[in-house]
Order: sequence, then structure tokens, then C-alpha cells
Amino acid sequence: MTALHASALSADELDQFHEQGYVRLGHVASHEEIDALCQRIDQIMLGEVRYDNMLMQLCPSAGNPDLSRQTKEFKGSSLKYRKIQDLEQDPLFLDYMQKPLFRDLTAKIVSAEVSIFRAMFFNKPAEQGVLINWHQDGAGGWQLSIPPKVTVWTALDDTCVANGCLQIIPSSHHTMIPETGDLLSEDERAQHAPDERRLYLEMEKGEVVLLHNWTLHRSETNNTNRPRRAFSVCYIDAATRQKTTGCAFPRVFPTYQPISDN
Ligand SMILES: O=C(O)CCC(=O)C(=O)O
Repeated sequence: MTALHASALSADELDQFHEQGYVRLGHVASHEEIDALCQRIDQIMLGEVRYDNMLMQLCPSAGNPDLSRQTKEFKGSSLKYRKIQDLEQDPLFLDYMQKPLFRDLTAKIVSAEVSIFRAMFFNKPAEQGVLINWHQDGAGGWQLSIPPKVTVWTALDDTCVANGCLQIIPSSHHTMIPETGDLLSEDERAQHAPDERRLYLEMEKGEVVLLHNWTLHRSETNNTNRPRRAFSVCYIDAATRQKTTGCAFPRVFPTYQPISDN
């Protein structure tokens, strides 16, 4: 049986998060829980479990450019989805996001009252997927009143270089790099993300990495014949508002409050 992480972030892990912008947390859930998440996300992709209000985007490899837009609509039964957001609406995913370890680490890093900017499935379908180049999550692109700090990224399949594992630049989170948006320009990539600083985060199914939102990261396409699925949750201070609309976000700690109740 795999040993699971304790229900609290240690002082050393907290120091590593602040100094290097990432911490490998190992496994935080049983194989059965992870398998249940995998099964549920496949059911959502296939339309066997339906939600009316989930942002869904097919991978361009599904071959239908119209359906590769991000909109809150089911795009048909297919395992070639690229992104599915708003997963806090699903009880299994919500339960996972509200684990005591995540409560503890967000209390230490973010705030006592915590919302989520996004709870998102990231998929690189077999032999496809898209390349995501070096970026900082929410540097300039998300327009939040309080800069986001914490993303918890969970591998739902084994990840390796061949299937497009996460790549990061340790300690790149101390400054916001791009002047607009989140993606780095070619010059910024040369300066801040040289090959010798790149770390490939190969992970086992169920393994978790805690990332500072500004830690530079990227991922390549999937060149294997199996999907590379992942679940990424960005936890934010519940006082955060979208600057453009003034809207709040779904709260997850201390208790779940969907956006309409916030
Ligand atoms: O899952 C991936 O490969 C990339 C994730 C990512 O870029 C993000 O969380 O912003």
C-alpha cells in the first residue's frame, strides 16, 4: 500500500514552497479514490454524468475547431476533451479538493477563508494534446484583485517526458515576468527558462505537486498511446474578486458555498 501524506504541510515543505515555488507532496489519496476520480471524469467526458454549467473544451485533436472553444456546454461524447473546469460541482471532485491537507496548506499559505479560481481537468489525449509553453498562472492574465498563490496539481495518470509531464523552473516564482498576460515572450523564455534550469516533474498516478502560481511551467504534447490526465485546483483568498466584473469565486473552506451564495 502506498503511504499517504500526513494531513498537515510540514515546516520544511512550507519553506521549500516559499523558496523554490514547488513541493512534491507524494500521494494524498488512496488508489481507489484516484480511480474513482478517473472514472468520474471519463463519465463526464462521455456524457454519462452531465452538468449544465461546466466549462468544457475539446482538444483540437478531436478534429472539430468549433468545439475546441471554451464554453459552458457539453461538446459531445468523447475522451478527447482538453479542459473541463468548474469541477467543484461534482461531489467526488469537491470531496477531494476539501481534503484536510489542502485545508491546512491553504490556511498556511493563503487564508482561513478560501475560494477556488478554478478546479480544472487538464487532458492530453492519447497521441495528441497541445503544447503549453512557459507561463505563470495568473501573472497578468487572470485580472484578480489579490494575486493567486497556490495550485495543487494531481496526476490522474503516470506522467513522463513522453506523455507531456509538467516541466517547471524552480525558484522562478519570486517575480512576475510577462508584462501582459501569462505567457512568456521568446526573449523572456531565453532569459528566465533556459534548458539548464528546467525540471521535468515525472509523477506516478495519484501523486501531487504543490505549485506557486508564478512558478514557470510548461508541458509538451503526449506521444504515447494512453491519455495523460490531471486535475489542477487553484485556491485563492475568498476576498479575491475578478477585477473586470467584481465577481467572487466558489468558496471551499471552511465550507463549500457555490458562487450564487457568496
Ligand atoms: O497540465 C498541464 O500540462 C499544464 C497545466 C498548466 O499549464 C496550468 O495549470 O496552467
